[in-house]
Amino acid sequence: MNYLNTQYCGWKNKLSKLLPLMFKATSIIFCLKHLIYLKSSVTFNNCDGRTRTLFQSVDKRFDVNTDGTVMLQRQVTLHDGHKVFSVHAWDSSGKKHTVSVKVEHIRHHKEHHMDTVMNISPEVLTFPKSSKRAKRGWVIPPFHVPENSRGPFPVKLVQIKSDYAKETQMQYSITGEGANEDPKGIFTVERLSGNLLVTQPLDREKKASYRLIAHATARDVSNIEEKPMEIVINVIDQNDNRPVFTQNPFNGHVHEAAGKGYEFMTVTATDADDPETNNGIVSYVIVSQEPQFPKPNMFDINILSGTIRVREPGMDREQWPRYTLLIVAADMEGEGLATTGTAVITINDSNDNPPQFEQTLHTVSIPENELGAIVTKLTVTDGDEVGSPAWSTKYRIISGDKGGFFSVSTGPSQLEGIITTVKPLDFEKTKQYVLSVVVENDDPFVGSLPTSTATVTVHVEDVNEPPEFNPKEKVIFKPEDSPVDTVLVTYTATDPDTGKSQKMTYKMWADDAGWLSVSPETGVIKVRNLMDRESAYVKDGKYRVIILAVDDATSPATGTGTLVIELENVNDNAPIINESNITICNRGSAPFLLSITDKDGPPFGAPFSVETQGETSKNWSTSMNDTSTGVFLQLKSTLEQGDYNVVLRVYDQHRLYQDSSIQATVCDCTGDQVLCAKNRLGGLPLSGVLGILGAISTLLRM
Ligand SMILES: *[C@@H]1O[C@H](CO)[C@@H](O)[C@H](O)[C@H]1NC(C)=O
Ligand SMILES: CC(=O)N[C@H]1CO[C@H](CO)[C@@H](O)[C@@H]1O
Repeated sequence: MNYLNTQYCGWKNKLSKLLPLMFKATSIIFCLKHLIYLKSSVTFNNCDGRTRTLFQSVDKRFDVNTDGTVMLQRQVTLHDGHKVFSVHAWDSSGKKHTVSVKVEHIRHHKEHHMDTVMNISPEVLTFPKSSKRAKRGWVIPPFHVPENSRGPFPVKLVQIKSDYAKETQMQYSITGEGANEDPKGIFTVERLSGNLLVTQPLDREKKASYRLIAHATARDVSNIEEKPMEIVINVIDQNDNRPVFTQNPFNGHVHEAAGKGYEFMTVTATDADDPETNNGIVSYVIVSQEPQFPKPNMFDINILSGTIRVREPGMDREQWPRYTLLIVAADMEGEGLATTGTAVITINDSNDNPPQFEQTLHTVSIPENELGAIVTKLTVTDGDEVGSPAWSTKYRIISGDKGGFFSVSTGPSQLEGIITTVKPLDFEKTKQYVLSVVVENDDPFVGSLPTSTATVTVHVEDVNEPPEFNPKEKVIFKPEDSPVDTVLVTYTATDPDTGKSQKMTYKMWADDAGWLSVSPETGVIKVRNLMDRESAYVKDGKYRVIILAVDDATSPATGTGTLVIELENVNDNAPIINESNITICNRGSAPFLLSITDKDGPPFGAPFSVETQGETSKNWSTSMNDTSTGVFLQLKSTLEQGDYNVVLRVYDQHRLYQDSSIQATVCDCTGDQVLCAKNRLGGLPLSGVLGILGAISTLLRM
């Protein structure tokens, strides 16, 4: 309902002229056949806030309240399509004013609807008298003219009149949009009578309001003219525009698990009519749903906003992935002009299908001892959208795996759980496992769904396990000179196949020096040949052999053990002098330093000591150098040139000794410049022959 409320200032002064204009025009509206149920309002305000004015309707079927509301007292039949009646008002000074009210039908061409417009308008519009106050300009309340009027045209709206007309003939004109400006010629004024006419039907959707300026001048007298007066003409809306959907179809998405009341999309239709009236207010309604499952009314639409929401839970993407709704948008609270549109609703997947094991009972056998062995593969099915986290799976062993021997992982198909061993199983300890495995999706379930469980019975198969030496490597300490047949150690293995009684046989495997033997039955290890710490087979004083233990199963299993013998050193090597030939001058030469070797390590080597043997001491003297690891040899007196045999006995610190012979060639020279002249006599001197004989005798003694 239109309700206009215009402030008007200064009415007390110019009441006689302006009071009629204070009845604000208003329309509306609602009519069935020829009966009007009319409620409209007329307001009458003044600047000091007083609104009480006395009104009286001439037609008693209408009543006007003190606030200016026009009420219909009973049904009125408009025989001629319209009805005019007068309303009187009295102002505070007791003066009476009259306005005429016209009630009329407007019938649309296309519609069955009949609008009834009550148009309250003055019949005469008088130019305000000039005064000082008037310079501010009078505000004339707007006229209201319905759009789409059928005429016949031109239709008179009002008569414009100047008070000067009592004295002289005035002539009238109008300017502004709709008069002399575009759109031109919609309004005209009869030049002499001042009747303001509308020449054609108006269209609110093209132009909702016109602002005209009225002019009045004396026709014959030059200096009489009114100040221009503004007249505003508002076009009253008729419902002549159909709502239009802003798109078609509308596409929406909603999760299948969405609950009642969940809003997920909005459809919108626009209407070109006045949005302040029902003509331009659109209502929405769903008229059909395809498919009609699981219920025919799965969705609601907000009648005013067009927002669509879930009305019934129970959507199931797996069965009904899409809905199509036909939606009607209509103005006049759903009773007016209508248009049809479509909303397509795609149902998104929710995790409402739990994965299910295809087979819930499995029995498998796997051999013991295998790490990473595949125990079994559990396949599942899932009804949710392939590839989504509501579909892909993960697994858990929830019981039966005390000790953590198994793990379960998701296979490449995403729909299988693969159980593997992460620790070797041991038949002798546990012969059977019963595992419970559950499957879940990567996304949590929507609501509470049952979880599928598979039971996997794992039988552990016995395998013939090799005997195990304990420890795997055994270290013993023995003297290197342990006699042949000495028992060094008993090194045995045990068989993990405790369930069976198996006979074990020991074998020597890698005994590179051939020093040892092992008893096949008992594992007792003895010396077969004398060991030697100084042998090339000994590294860092350690000799390693590998022993085998073989069981007597049909396909025998072999275990290996390593025996490490740390050989204790014994003093089995005497020190010897390395040099066997030396040459020195027979006069003034420095002592000759001889080096010594003792194959025994400490404590069976240095410091050494030395003694000259037999005749040697007559002509040669010896002494140890500072570290007692070298021997200084020196002539006692000048010898003839010739070869001499020098025999020295060297002792280690445990007094183990050996004699060493050195052939010393003595030259007839001085100091360190060793220079041997040619034999003057040719042939060996006697001492040389004796020296050689001495050397031979030394060799024979060894
Ligand atoms: C003693 O003689 C030996 C053998 O020639 C040598 O290795 C060592 O360095 C000598 N000691 C000293 C202190 O010269
Ligand atoms: C054993 C030996 O060589 N003796 C000799 C020591 O020196 C004298 C004097 O030159 C010789 O006559 C010896 O034969």
